[in-house]
Formats: sequence, C-alpha cells, structure tokens
Amino acid sequence: MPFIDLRSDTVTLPTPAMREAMATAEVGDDVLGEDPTINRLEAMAAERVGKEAGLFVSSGTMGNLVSVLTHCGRGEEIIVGDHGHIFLFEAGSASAVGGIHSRQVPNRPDATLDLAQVEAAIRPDDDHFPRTRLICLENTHNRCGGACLTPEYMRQVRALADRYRLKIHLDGARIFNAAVALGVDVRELTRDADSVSFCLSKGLSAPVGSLVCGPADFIHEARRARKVLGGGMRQGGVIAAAGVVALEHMVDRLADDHVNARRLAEGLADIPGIALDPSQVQTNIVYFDLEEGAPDAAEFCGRIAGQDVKMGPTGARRIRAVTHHGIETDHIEQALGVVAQVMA
Ligand code: TLP
Repeated sequence: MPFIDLRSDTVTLPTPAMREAMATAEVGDDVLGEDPTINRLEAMAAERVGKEAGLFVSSGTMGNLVSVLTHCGRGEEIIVGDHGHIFLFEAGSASAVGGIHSRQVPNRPDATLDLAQVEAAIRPDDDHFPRTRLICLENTHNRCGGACLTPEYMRQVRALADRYRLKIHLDGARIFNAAVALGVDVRELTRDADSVSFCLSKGLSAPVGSLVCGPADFIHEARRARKVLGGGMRQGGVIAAAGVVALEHMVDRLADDHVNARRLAEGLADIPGIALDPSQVQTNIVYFDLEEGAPDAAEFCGRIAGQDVKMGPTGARRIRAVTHHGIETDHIEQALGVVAQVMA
C-alpha cells in the first residue's frame, strides 16, 4: 500500500490466497442456482451466523436494502438509530426504492437505542400512522466508534419486538469484529435478529460482497428483492471464492486490528490538541476531535496525506481512523509520528 491508509477497512486488498481461490473458482449461473462457489459461501455464511439460509449480495448497502424491502411494504415504517448507517449513509434507499418510512431514535454512545424510546416510537394501530414493522440495529456501530452491542442487549430488544410482533434486522457489516472483541460466538449476537447482513469487504479483506442471512422463507423472498434491484449474479463464484477464504482465514486476525486501534488511540490521546478517550475504543474504529487552535479536519487530513497517512474527516473538527489487514504495529507508530508533527 503506497499510503498508510486509515480511512476505512473497506480499502483492504484481497490476499494472495483469495486471488488464487478466485482464479481457480468453480462457477456456474447463480441466477439458476448453479454457481457451486456461491452456494458454498451462502451455506457457510448461514451456518456461521446460525441462520437457515444466506444470500450473496454486492455490498453492505444492498444487504440492508434487500433485508428492509423483504421485511416491509410500501408505507410501512422502520425504527432505526439516528446515527445508523441505514439512516445516514444509504442514500435514503428504503424510502427511494421501497416507499418505506423511517423513524429515528437517538443512538446512545454505546450504540444502543434506549428501549423506552424504541417502545414510544412504535406506532399504535391507527390509520393516521404508518405501520411499524422493523427495528434496525447495527453491530459494531460505525458512527458510535465501533462500539459493540452485547448478547444481553439483543435479548432485551427481542423481548420488546416480540411484544409488538416486530422483526429485527441487524446491520452486522462488522459483526465479526464484535464477536472477536466480546469473545463470544457470533451466533450469540445474531440469534435474536430475524435477519443479519454482514460484509466480506471490510476487515475480512475480500474485494466485493456481503451476505444476508435469515430463515429459508425470508431468504427466498430476499432473492426476489435482490433481483428487483438488478443484483442477480451469474458466474459470481469468481468473487464469492474470496469470501470463502475470508470466512475461513480472516476472522480471528481481527483481534490484531483491535490491538492496533487501541494503540493508535492511546498515542493520539497523548498528542496536544487531540481529544479522545482511548478506553472507548472497543474494536477497529477510532474517532477523535481536533481542539480549537488546532488545524480543522480538512486541513489536518490534507497535511497528513502529504506525508502518506490518510484518515477521514467526519465533521468540521472530527476525524475517523480505522485499522485493518495490511496495517501493522509499525504503521501505527509511523502514523502517530506524522500526526504529532502536524499538530506541533
Ligand atoms: N461504511 C463505510 C462508509 O459508507 C461510511 C465505511 O467506510 O465505514 N453498514 C455499516 C455499519 C457500514 O459501516 C457500511 C460501510 C455499510 C453498512 C455499507 O457497506 P458497503 O460499503 O459495502 O455498501
């Protein structure tokens, strides 16, 4: 990598083992259900997250949209965190494509939604209102600094959802980061969700793709929603092959990214003009603020990029840095050196 690129874990490159698997992948027409590599990946993914079936989709955004479209009809409503990726960063797709309304509940800093507020947001049966169908959660939570939702919290949301006959969709783009950080089997985190989507192309380093997993009848319908979006794949096994390698070999090493993120946060916290609490860093995402008197986010990012370190501005004085495969301890030390110089 020419830069120390901490803008996102989406910048990860396929590993040599992935490229080898892609070159030799057995493929077929997946729209006809005949791509053995996609079939294998979907079965592996479903087994891994403890669901009956899986569906390979092109991106995390498509995984969330397919899930929401499958759970909800036009004029129905989802409850989603106000910092949720589905609400903030998916181009309003549920509304644009599905006519689905969203109701936001504030995310707390630990990524949870207050259950009393969720309950208050559920619509009574009254023809003035859209019908509430779905609660969307996110684990790990991107905007909440990579915070993890716990199995206990998921159980509580399940109990509430059951009382009102609502479904739960989990945007688990980084669900394996959460499982590794909490030291639990990923199924502990997915059990109480009706559907879960997770990404292969973030910390797991595959070039393309996400999975939606859930009950077999849900996935049957989700396949149709994917088709509506033009997402049916033909010989997609060429890319699914990298996903198989990702699930087999790239999950446990996420722990290294978490160690690097913590080290980065500790180093940043020692630099005058930077505000953050390293104890809040649970996984691979670090947010920090540039204090008054320091360069603003745009200037800061421009100046560190001039020294081959990239981070992403997420506000006028707020920066995000994400650790991932390809970023080693030495890179963290180098990045800290560049930041210290720019802040001096
Ligand atoms: N997030 C990207 C950007 O869109 C912000 C990033 O760099 O982190 N859910 C979550 C929680 C995500 O963080 C992302 C990507 C997605 C869904 C969407 O995944 P893709 O990019 O594959 O559509």
